[in-house]
Amino acid sequence: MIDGMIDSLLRPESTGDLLTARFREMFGTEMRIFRAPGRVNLIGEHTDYNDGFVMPAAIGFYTWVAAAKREDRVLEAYSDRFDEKVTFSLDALAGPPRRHWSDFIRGVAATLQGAGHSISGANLVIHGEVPLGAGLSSSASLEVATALAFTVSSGIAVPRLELAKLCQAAEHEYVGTRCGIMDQFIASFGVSGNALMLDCRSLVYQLIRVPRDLRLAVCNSMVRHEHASGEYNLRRADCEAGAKLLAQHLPGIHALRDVGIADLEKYKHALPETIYRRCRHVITENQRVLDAAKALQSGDAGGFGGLMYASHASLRDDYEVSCRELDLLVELAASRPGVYGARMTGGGFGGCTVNLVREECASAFEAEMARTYQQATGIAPDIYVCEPAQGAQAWPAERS
Ligand code: GAF
Repeated sequence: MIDGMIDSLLRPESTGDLLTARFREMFGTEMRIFRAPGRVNLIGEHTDYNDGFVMPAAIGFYTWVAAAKREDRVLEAYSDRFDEKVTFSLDALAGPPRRHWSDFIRGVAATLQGAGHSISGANLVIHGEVPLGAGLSSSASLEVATALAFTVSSGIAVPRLELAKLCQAAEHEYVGTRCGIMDQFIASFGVSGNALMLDCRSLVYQLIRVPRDLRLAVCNSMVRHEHASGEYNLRRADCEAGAKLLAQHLPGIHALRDVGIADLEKYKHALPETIYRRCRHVITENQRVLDAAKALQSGDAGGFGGLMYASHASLRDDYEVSCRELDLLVELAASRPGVYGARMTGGGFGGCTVNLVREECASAFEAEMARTYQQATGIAPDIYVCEPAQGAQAWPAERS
């Protein structure tokens, strides 16, 4: 007891402690705390929904959810980011997306129930640290943290992989984005110090250590991608149309994952020009992920970086999901000392770039990128120098 008191006097208040206090003040009961991280994708963009390969890493920005079971069938959730509380009945969760943060909560609860998991009513307090609309996967971190909170507080155990898939389904049905599995997967399975290469068809993954002397510097263009889900769904539809047209010549292919670049070139004539370029991005990007994994494993940061630049060019020119500000951030980064590679990360249409930077150059990189980007655009960027972080977990807050 004395030790605990001394400890808490010496230790600055952590997010978990603050959330505990908030929850007690709001609901007057004990609770458990869960958190799931945002992510940065090192390479493999818009490949996940084509059964392809991705290589994200979790980053140390979390969505935190404090939760306690209720005896009735009501969900009450307070978000401190929006300073707003919502209330739902577990028996009336259906309905279209409302373009509101609570779509994620409603969607996760509904999808869990739809899969046959009987969750209990709950009180939640949510604290989000992942920047919104920045392409760092604040959505998946909220979904996964909420799913953990619902299941554990209901006393049911759902395997992580199933949770990740249910969170993805919630986003399709209750948010309206037909996303792939990457974000929910890395939020669930990220391991600190490592990037994760995922085969989005088999869902087999491999952890790849990021050398300690490298940093993942994330530059936020401050252009928010919030209205991008329509464009995102259109890109996905283009890929599906491309796979369908190619299947007329290549029987047995199910997704662009199954198509090689030689076959794409051979049947180029069968595709409208835009669809051809969308397919070319996905097919070359899958190969880049495989090559990047080899480069990282063999300590070839330069080789890895070259693939990042090539990925960015392909997203800019073939997939058309970049924007002027992201292109500028990549150009500015390319001339900085200690930078191996740079590219846009996440869905695009704004958001962030990811830069592979030597640790000793990271502070100068941060300062110079901020200065030159602001000079060129008038916008002050946020820059986060990250190392790969841990995936979703319960936070050990239940000290007396
Ligand atoms: C978003 C989606 F949610 C992911 O599934 C992925 O497609 C990504 O955009 C692009 O690679 O983050």
